[in-house]
Amino acid sequence: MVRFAHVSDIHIGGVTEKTLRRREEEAVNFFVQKCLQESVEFIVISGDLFDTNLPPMSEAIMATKNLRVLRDSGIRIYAVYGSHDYAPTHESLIELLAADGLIHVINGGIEDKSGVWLNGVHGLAGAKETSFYKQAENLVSPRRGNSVFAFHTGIYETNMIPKEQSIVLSSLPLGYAYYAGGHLHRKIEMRTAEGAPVNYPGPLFLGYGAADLENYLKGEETGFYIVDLDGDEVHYNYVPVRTINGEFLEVSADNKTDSDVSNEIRTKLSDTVKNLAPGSLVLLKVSGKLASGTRASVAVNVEKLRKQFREHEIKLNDRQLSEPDDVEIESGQQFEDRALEKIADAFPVRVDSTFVSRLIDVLSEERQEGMTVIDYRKKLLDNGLATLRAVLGEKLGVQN
Ligand SMILES: [Mn+2]
Repeated sequence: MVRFAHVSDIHIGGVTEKTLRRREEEAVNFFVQKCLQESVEFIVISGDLFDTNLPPMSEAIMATKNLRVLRDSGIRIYAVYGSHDYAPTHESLIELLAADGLIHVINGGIEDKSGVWLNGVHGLAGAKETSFYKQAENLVSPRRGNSVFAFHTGIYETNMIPKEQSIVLSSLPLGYAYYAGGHLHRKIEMRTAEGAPVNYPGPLFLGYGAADLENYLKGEETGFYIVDLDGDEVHYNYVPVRTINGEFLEVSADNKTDSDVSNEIRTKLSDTVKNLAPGSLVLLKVSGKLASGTRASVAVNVEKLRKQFREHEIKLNDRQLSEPDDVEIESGQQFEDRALEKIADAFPVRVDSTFVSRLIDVLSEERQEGMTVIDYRKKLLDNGLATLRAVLGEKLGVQN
């Protein structure tokens, strides 16, 4: 029998508040301790270990310390890149960790000391299904019953993701005993036609952003799997991880004045914190269109309440709150998403908005001190073409 841990979407560095970073570290520490207790042979990280390719130094240190504890105990760590911790033309911290031997990046089949065969496909932004098929060709497992396939891609049948950004379940290569999924921020358990488990553990901690936090506080599960491979038998246990106590509060501003909204927030908040332990988190979502008054006055009021209830962490999400004179009730994020989709649609081949945003990112890199304009232009061009080529492959008829 071989025991391993399957974890995904840790998004280290995805939170900025000090208190949340402490909770994040607690979640990572808990994972490490559990892996040691359960004597896992190895760990599979199905992408998005970090929230960005180059996370803040403090977060990089926290992650490295924990990875080193695992390595020093003889636990091997395998990973595929996720959509967050990888950049086609920029450095990624994972490369450093791989160079140091803390992480083995799965690039083609690899046999673990335990005899388990591992293979996988990295999560790449843009035209996901195309890059998946390109990478997954000929990845059928040679070791039925003793093998793991790691991937960072949404599966269409989960109904969580549009078809063009996902793969269908049947496109996973056959013959593996366990399919370690990442990318979908929800615990999901499926089976291949051969009956092998296809599991998504969801985030270890929070995922990232207000929507994930909202789901978390509404009770969405977060955690990881401990998996036993025993010949053709596979057993797995989900280990829930919760380091944050809190509540989600929602206040609608529709047809209300800013002072009405502020009063409602105060009442609801006072009622809520009564039942919460100190140090709990309250995510307050205020959305809709005010009949009169300003967003700023609502925010100022929340700031006052923050002082009043300073034993708790109060997070305000007012991105969908608008004022009477606002012509658009669209949030900045919605506007950006819509603009990116429009640009994606204008491409002569099918790409998605994540690809467009990556291309913009690559092309907006600033010129470094000491770099000539000519070198800078060449770098942008090279990076831009590399990004295009990653998605379009042979279809791109541009010569260097
Ligand atoms: Mn993720």
